[in-house]
Amino acid sequence: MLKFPVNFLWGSAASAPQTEGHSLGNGKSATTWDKWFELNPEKFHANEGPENTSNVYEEYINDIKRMKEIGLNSYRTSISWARLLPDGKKINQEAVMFYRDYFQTMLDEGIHPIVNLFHFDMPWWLMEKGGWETRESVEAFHFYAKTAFELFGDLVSDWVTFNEPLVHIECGYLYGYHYPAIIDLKKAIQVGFHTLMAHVYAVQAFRDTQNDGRIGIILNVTPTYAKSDKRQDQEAKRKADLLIIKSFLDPCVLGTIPVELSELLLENDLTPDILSDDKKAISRNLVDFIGINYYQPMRVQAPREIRHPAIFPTDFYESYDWPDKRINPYRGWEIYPEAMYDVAIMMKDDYGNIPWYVSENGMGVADEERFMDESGMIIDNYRIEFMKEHLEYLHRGIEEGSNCFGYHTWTFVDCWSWLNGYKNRYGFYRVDLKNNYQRTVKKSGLWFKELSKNNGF
Ligand code: BGP
Repeated sequence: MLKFPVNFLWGSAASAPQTEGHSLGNGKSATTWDKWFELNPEKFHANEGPENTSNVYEEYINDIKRMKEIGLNSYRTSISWARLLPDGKKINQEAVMFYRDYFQTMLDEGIHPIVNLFHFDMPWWLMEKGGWETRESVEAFHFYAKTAFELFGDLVSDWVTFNEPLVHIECGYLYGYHYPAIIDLKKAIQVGFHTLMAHVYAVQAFRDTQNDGRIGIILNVTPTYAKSDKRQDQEAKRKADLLIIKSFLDPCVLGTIPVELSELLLENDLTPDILSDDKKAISRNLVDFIGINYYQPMRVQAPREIRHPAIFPTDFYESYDWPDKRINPYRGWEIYPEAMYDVAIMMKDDYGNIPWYVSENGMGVADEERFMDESGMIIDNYRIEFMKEHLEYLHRGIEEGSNCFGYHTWTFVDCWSWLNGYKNRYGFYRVDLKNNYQRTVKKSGLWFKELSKNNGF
């Protein structure tokens, strides 16, 4: 039996925009997702927009009972910035009541809340001014963070500033999956820098307003593996690591932007606008913990063509199709649980063995109803195997001293996912869209209950 550390967090993660519903009511203002759906519904899988999602706004009390039923002892969700502060300044009291009761109910049921401030949901009023492209976003986020700490700090002790900041940078400014869906590497870097500063000043606000509790950031640390030992492939791996791992991990944990990254940006005319106090602020506002979302690794090789100055990340590194890879046939992503161990050791050796947890890991499955038995239960043995394999490698890293304090799956109840709508299902509970979002536990939920009860498997 693989046993995990005492008080290990067994839980799931989700976000406000993907679960709450009521996205244009109850005092909430629009986010980029609401607006984008209004403008271009055809971009969204099956024309499913963010307005309903799984209706947690009304269902949270029952959902928290369901969490308990399958052994979750912790849960991460986010606050919707546009719900709490619809115009960025005035507090929406209905939102305060909702979130206070949501977090209090979790505590009453023995479920430790981890609360995130930003999960890709930029308020529209701020996007109209340029969103993270403008420095104003840093101040606006500081005010939002401070307000949230003051309003909910008595209930929430573990806070997160951002979920996967690289995603809104890359998907919004390079790959077209998030609004404003433009391609502009220079803007992407500036957006990244403002996001980093928004994080840093939010940490400062936390230290100013709250004495106990912890604050962290959740990163999609995608481990990279080079195609070969050749100098060019290794160089590509180094650049990929700088841009997609160290760009946030180093400043957040070590307090510095890697010199090599600053040089790379300078050489390519990509240096962002930095204010004089920014570097000092970075060095002073370190996180207490890190969350790592891990789904699949990245296989990198040297770029086949290099433009200088670079105008796209493929000028630094390219991904390639690793011939030996195992694929999740229901979502297309590579399955490589070994990376869990590599991440655990990296956190131990390169980041001072800072406390960290797996903040998302999971297996997306399209058309999951094909695995339903006569009783209506989804028999998702593939998901149980997926979790077991990842936990085995995680356990090995913990045994070697990595300071990991929990494992959260994505996700608890099947949820809406950006342009993919409800296509890929990840939940421990199936959501029936045709039947008023009714929840039915899957086999993996029952397995997770045993896992959590035994603190291992
Ligand atoms: C992570 C995000 C989540 C969620 C998950 C699954 O990167 O933090 O918000 O969407 O990925 O991704 P998908 O739904 O695209 O399969």
